[in-house]
Amino acid sequence: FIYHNEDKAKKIWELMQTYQGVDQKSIQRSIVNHVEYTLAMTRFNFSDFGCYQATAFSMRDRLLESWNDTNQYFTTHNVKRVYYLSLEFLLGRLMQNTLNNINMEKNYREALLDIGYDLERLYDEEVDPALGNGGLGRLAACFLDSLATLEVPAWGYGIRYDYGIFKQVIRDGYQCEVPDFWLSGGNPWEIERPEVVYPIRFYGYTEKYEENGVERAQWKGGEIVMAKAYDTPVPGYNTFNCNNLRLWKSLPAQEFDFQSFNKGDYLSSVEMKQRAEYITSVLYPNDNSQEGKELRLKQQYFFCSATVRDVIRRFKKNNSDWKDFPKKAALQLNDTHPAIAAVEFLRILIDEEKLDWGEAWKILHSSFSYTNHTVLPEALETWSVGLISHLLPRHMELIFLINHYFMEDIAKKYPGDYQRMEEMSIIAEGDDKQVRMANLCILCSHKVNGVAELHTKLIQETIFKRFHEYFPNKIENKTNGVTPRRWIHCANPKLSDLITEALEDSEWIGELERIEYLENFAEDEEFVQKWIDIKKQNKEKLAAKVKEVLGIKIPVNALYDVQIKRIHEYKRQLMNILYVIHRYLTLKDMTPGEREKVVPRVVIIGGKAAPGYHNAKAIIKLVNAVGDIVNNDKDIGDILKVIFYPNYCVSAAQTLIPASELSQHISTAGMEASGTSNMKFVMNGCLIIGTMDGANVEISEEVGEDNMFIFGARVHEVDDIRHRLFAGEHNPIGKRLQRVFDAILSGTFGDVSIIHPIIHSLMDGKDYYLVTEDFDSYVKAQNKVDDTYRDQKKWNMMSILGVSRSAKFSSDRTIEEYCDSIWKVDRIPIPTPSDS
Ligand code: 7GP
Repeated sequence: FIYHNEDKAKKIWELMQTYQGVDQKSIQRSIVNHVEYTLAMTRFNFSDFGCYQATAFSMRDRLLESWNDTNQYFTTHNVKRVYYLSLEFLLGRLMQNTLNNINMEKNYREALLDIGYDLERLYDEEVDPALGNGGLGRLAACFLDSLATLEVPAWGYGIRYDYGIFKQVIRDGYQCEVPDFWLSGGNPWEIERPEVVYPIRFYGYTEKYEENGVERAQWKGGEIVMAKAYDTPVPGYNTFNCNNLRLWKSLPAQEFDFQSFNKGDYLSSVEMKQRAEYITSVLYPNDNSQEGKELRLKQQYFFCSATVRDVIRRFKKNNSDWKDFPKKAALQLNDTHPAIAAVEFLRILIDEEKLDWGEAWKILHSSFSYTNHTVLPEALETWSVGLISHLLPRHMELIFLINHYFMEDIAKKYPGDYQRMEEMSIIAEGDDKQVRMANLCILCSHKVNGVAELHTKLIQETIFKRFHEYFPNKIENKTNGVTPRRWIHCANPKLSDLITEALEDSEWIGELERIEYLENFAEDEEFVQKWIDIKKQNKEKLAAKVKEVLGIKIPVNALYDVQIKRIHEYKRQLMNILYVIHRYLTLKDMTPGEREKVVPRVVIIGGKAAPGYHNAKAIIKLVNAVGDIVNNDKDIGDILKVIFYPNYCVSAAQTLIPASELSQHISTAGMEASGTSNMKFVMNGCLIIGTMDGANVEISEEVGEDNMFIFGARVHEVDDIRHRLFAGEHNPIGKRLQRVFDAILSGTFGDVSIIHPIIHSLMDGKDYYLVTEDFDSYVKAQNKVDDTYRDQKKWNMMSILGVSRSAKFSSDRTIEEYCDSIWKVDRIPIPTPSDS
């Protein structure tokens, strides 16, 4: 222990001799203490919410013990750490996950029951912290869980937004956005760190000066905003290690604005301070598309600067030679959003630490790496040179310098190839010059990765082709994964118990490879019956939830067919609902006797649309409108139900996924980088209907194509088809689909005029996402789904095989790969209290 005064240290240690007890009395005492002393509630009568808070505080106390010990250990051993920089962490609720990771769920459940509280009800009291949009943010959260579980010294860094992703409310079938002030009830999981603050500069100018014959620069003037740290402990599964997620909040700088004050302009000085707080107030609600607002760039720089300073401060505590930096820190950029961190790092090394360019560049390059999450052009970030020069003048100079040296290298290797230089340049020339953040990231990183094999191949061959030629060893694949702790063990506890019973121990939760053994039970009648019962119970739970939220009764004996993800044209929720309409019209044609033979279905679609994404909002309206008609049609009854599940979020996913039997991952081939919910569904015994896109390809390799319903154009066909469609050479729309369009346009589903322009353009062949092209093979695949579902024995076997072959998709596997080939970090288990 590094205390300055040993006597003092000893005294303090004696005062806090023991760690929190795990017996019932200790747990109860710690909860009730928090009721009284932290919450100042009366211990004679406290609400479920009060009890939730006190329980969370009591758990946090425990986490802090291991959190402190872990950090102390890592500091004294001067270990290499991973820093995961992300503008989004979509954590989901923490209580259940934490109790399971620290193996205390049973203890807490019993302790609470004894004083009259039901743990499951407390779980529902927690707000779902939703500081992310979708896949990218949720991946970051799964990675944190795996990093801690694998005992890798790692910190997440992000922004503590006051408002997470908006709450989606459906009014008259349309999406409305309601702000999510998730902190209103307090946040018992975090620790405010008033002592960890950094000043962050914006605007201003650079001043050049000479020092020992070297020209140097300094960034001066402008405005200062403070960044304050908030820490959330991240426990691993079945380990004493506890990592950290550090989120930054913006605050006004302490110094009073004397200029305004002297002018007697007190109010405008207060206003300026409020502007500072505004920086971290809201998460931008765009998924897979960029919103080029100045405030967003401010958020990015604000969080990057604070993070880089914090990382450097930690490095300097134990190290004096800058050359050692890459041996002590690996910084991972979660897409290009934190790209400016690389430039900030360079700026500090050169302007403040006075390193020369070559040294600084080498250190930067060996410690940074970058993950790409999409090939969609609308999501590839660019910022105008004008804006960056205004907000971050010194950074703009450095970006020009980086580009200058790089262009010199390219010119040397490919003399006269101006086309290539133009493509590879960080700066896109034109009237409004732009900085291409991806090019910047690739240059600054020693490794760049895609998130599934197909996606990686695509970035190597398309958007980053020139870079792949120039740096043939830089771009590699790291197929995504998800944590089995949250997505099997917590979301589906009954399934988890059954797996544990079959495998005769619970180690599979921390080592998913072991789940392979389940294959032996695929035809074991007793086991299969239990499997069926669990799915049924999960469906009942979901049906009750749908009744509670929407007032709609859905049958439990129907096939539960689910598509939940952000609403996006490339994800083709439109194709899904067009098929549902087709199914409805076909049912209407039938006699009641014929209808009875059809496999009953409950189709559930859920997801948020970016507030400015008009077409996505139109799709939501159509789904709701179809539901209104179908669900109230007496001819149809329970044979088809169509549900738009509102406000899809992590906690909703935890109810929906375990209850699903079929899930849809039907993006246009080549457009979904990976997808991660596909992995969660497979782990929960759900079958997939999908295209050969993203991680579906690898899922089909693992579970076997026969155990999925694959359809649609393959990636190598897409360009040609698109070309044909847009050249007006499209095939006439098939009869079935034309009938669906006619029904929509003629008002069968009420006023859905908002979708009409999209339908018309599909009819005109303006079908960028190949909905009309893939429709027939989609219908075929859906028919196969029905046929297979009729054979329940087969269906359940496919379901069990899927789970038993899902091990590859654990984020533990993904993280191990990052550790080995990108970060070069070791696993460092810290001694548990009983060891010392
Ligand atoms: C998503 C991809 O769309 C999804 O396919 C992938 O599974 C996920 O990242 C995790 O890698 N991308 C985003 O969420 C996103 O906003 C733009 O990408 C930067």
